[in-house]
Amino acid sequence: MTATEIVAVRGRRVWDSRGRPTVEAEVTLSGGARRRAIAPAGASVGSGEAVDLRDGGSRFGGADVMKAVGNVNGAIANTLRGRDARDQKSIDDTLIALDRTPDKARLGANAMIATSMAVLHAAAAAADMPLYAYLLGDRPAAMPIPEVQIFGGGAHAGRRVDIQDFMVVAPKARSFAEALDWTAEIYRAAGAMMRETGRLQGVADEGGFWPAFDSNTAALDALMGAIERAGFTPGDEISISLDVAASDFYRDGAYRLALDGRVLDSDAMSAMLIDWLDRYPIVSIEDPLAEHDAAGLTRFTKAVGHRVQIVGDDFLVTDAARVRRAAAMPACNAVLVKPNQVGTVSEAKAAVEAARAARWGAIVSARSGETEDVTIVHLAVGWSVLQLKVGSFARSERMAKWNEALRIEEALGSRTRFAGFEPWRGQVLAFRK
Ligand code: 2PG
Ligand code: MG
Repeated sequence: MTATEIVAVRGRRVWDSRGRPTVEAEVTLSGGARRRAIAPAGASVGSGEAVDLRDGGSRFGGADVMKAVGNVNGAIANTLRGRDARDQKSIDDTLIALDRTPDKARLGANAMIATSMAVLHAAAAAADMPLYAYLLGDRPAAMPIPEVQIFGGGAHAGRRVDIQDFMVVAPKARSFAEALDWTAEIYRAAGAMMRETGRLQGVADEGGFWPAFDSNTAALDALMGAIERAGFTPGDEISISLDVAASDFYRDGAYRLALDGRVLDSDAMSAMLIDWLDRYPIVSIEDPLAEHDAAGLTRFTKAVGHRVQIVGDDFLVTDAARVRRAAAMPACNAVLVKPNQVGTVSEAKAAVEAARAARWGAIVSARSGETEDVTIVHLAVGWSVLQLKVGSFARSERMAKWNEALRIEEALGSRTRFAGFEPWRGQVLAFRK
């Protein structure tokens, strides 16, 4: 018996950052290594995502996960016992075969991703290596650029603003740590501004301020103000990244911006966003149009894909085949990678590889429902994905991930470099006023 043979897989119900039940899996290997991982959960969920198995009924609003936990303790544990934890791809293929559904509805994507990540952690532990190093092998390390939310909206903040994430990136920082230092100043400045103007309502699901703005561009203006108040020049040290999450306000073929009181068709929505690109130093824009508006996404990509990163989240759902199809359209030029959107670590990695083959950017991302689990940080460094999005600069389910990245950067020392602007190398990103 090798030290990496799976001897036990245990599932349990734990709780996420929204106080909702979620699945934890714990994998024990023959050599004694034991590691666990927790499934996150989304709120703005793409229709093509692998689905979480929830119990329904009245308990916890139908969100309980005891069936998914039962699947980990039953079918999954029985099938994986005796398997070598180092064979991640074959283990993930086994989970997919056991599930037998296109959307992972039988075992539950929550049961599958927790197990898949826990197997990976256990294999790294058996090799006595941190997970990022286990994944990296001999390849050189690079620290990703953090994309940090300052204002939250959309489905994460009672739809107070239509746009979901107003984020900053620090392409000129010299290290991950310095990028966070700068972000901390901006987050503080934004909070002070919100308090002074009496607009602070609280924080959104990912820790960003939840403001009472009068329009979507008022939020952009406030973000510019916060960057300046913190002592930075927007478009120089600090740039803006948006997650429009447009699927959430697209109905009957139209974009309904409740805050602005406007109903826009696809072309008008694109035109509005392109106007924002001209007026604000936006370097990345996620889900600018809805997942079911592929023609609009294609037109938008053809118009501005040479000067801005266009990220597919709901549209691509971490699916390698969708990335390949979108690259041919072309729609988008970067993929958001959320492992639970697809259900296994190996499938998420395939999406990264598809993006790389298309010369696209990639961003490893957390969900709006998170926990203390920091696996995604290791995946970003271990897979050399140069951008990391985990929400805002508050609340411990977010800070746990930023802090883990700081530890990894410190451990790598001079053996790493900071990605900075590299995610966008090859794309012309000159911001023109
Ligand atoms: C997104 C994510 C994270 P959710 O849309 O990118 O911000 O949200 O997890 O709710 O899908
Ligand atoms: Mg998104």
